[in-house]
Amino acid sequence: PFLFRLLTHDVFIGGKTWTTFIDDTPELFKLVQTQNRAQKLLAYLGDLAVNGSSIKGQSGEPGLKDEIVIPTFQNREDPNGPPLDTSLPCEFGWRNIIVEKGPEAFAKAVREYPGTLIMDTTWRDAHQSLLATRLRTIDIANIAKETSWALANAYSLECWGGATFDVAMRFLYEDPWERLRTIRRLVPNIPLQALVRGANGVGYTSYPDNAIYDFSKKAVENGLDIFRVFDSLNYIGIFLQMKLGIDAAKKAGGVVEAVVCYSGDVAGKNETKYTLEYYLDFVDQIVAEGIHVLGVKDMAGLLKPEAAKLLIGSIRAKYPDLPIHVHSHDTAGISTASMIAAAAAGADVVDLAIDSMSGLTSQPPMGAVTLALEQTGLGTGIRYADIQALNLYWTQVRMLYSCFEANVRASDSSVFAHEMPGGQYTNLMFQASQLGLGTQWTEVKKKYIEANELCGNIIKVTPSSKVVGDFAQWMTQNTLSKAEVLERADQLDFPSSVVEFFQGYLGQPVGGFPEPLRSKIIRNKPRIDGRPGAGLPPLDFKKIKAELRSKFGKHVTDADVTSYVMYPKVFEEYQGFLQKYGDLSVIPTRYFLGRPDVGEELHISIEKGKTLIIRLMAVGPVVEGRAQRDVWFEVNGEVRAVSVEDKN
Ligand code: 3PY
Ligand code: ZN
Repeated sequence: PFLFRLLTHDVFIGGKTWTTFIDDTPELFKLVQTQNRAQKLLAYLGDLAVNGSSIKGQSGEPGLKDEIVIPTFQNREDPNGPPLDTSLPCEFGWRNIIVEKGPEAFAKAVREYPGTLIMDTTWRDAHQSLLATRLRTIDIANIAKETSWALANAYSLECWGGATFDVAMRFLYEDPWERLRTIRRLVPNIPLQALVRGANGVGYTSYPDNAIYDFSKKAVENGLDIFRVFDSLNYIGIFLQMKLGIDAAKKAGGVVEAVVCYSGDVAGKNETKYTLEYYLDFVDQIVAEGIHVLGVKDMAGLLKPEAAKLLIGSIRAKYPDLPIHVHSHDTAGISTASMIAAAAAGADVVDLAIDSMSGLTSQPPMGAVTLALEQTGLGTGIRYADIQALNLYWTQVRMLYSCFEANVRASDSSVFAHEMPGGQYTNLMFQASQLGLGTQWTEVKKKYIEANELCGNIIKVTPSSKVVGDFAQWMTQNTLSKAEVLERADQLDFPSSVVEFFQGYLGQPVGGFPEPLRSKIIRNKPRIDGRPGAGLPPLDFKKIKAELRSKFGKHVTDADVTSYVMYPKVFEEYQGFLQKYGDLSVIPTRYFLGRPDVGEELHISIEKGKTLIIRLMAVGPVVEGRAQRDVWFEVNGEVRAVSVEDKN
């Protein structure tokens, strides 16, 4: 039909030149684009119909097949009046201070706030810790404007960084930058926050300095306000590993929330390494870098209430004007109490997640903690009714993504011994359960403790936690005890991440590397005793962009260059997926993950004002001699077929 329309178009018949024709009749080319897009979409849906979802980590079908109901919110003046109008985003919030007066004024205002502020982690850490980071942009966007009203008094929404950056491209085939821009557009009033791994950016390795500066600049340009910067070994040292991330965030114009990662038990009688003295000394070093906010990041959920009182109280006494932001996980079930204790001891901000996305390896629940804080006179300014409304939405989303649940069912105080970060806990537990042995998980946890001891009892958070995790899994698979590893270290074939850690590629751990184990593991490989990224030559972004454009096309942007720099292989695979299936980020999640039924009608809006009504008509038999099937669809009344490889 396109060719017919083209040939019979009066401009074409009139004999105008081809190029003018293109310029003057964009609607025809839009039509081709839409048809191409629809065909690619069918290729994806056809594959789903034949093979089921190929999204890694998915087990079974989404737990919700219905369209998600968007809740209404209580009228501000009259609780019984018509619901709040959320058709436009709220314009007032803490971000106004950042925009109008800058990060210093923001920090000062946060410190002066009489209650406790909250950061909502639902859009980042909560789903990273519960649902393998698989939350898609569309499910954030669909509740974003409502959130701008409900959480207007929040210090921030954590929505970017950590594992979301690579998982977006690697498993969800989405552009992480587009996610940030979308959220920014829909939430103009609440500061947006990202977790950044210092010199490791949002990756697992070291990058040249200019890559970190470039990443931070792009993040602010695309809508980010607050950088939570940490180093996975708390390494600031003489070579200033953490300074790089801090400096990059500052130069980009962001709010710098520099972090002390919490390990051990600061109030424990037997703690000899991660003591109060250690933390206060480390805080002194970070504060000397000129930060806006201090973050205390308890990535595993080890901070008990008394420890929170001691640590936060001591930092508060030493730095009366410094805003303190506390983060924890509820793996053992203690973090609700700890956040309340932290607030009482002088923390300005605590991290919470919407109830249905909270607890266990995630953050403590927003409903309970905000209500409890209100009774202590440290209210958060977040309404109970609004939390209930948001929770109605997230209860459905949690069901929708049930196919990514790690199935952590209960609290686990063994975390005080192994100290696994929340996100890693679910990940390793899932992997262990896949091996099918009932005791496998207990064994991995035991080996994790031993692997940590072998590394010298290090701070464990991405990427250093990955080293300990790889080490533990390798010890489990090879049935090696700690004593055997020590004894045979010069002959064993260690995982590459472990060797690289001992070489010094992540920086220097607190207290240094254990010897003679280090020498036995790295043998004659290079040994880095300073900041690992320091010697890396700067990248030429223009050159990289030109190369990527010649490979993938003109659509490659400067932000894409940054994605490539962080994750070259993942970015290339993502581009390959886009070429094959187009941009699928607009498809509702139940269609993106769920196998369509014959006869089922899918309504998919592929762009503004353009909805495709697609019905799966039939899945054909295997084509003789080839592992192919034809899949038949009806698209807006027209029959179309796609040929799909049968991978079974
Ligand atoms: C990450 O780096 O992704 C983390 O969540 C660390 O806690
Ligand atoms: Zn966390």
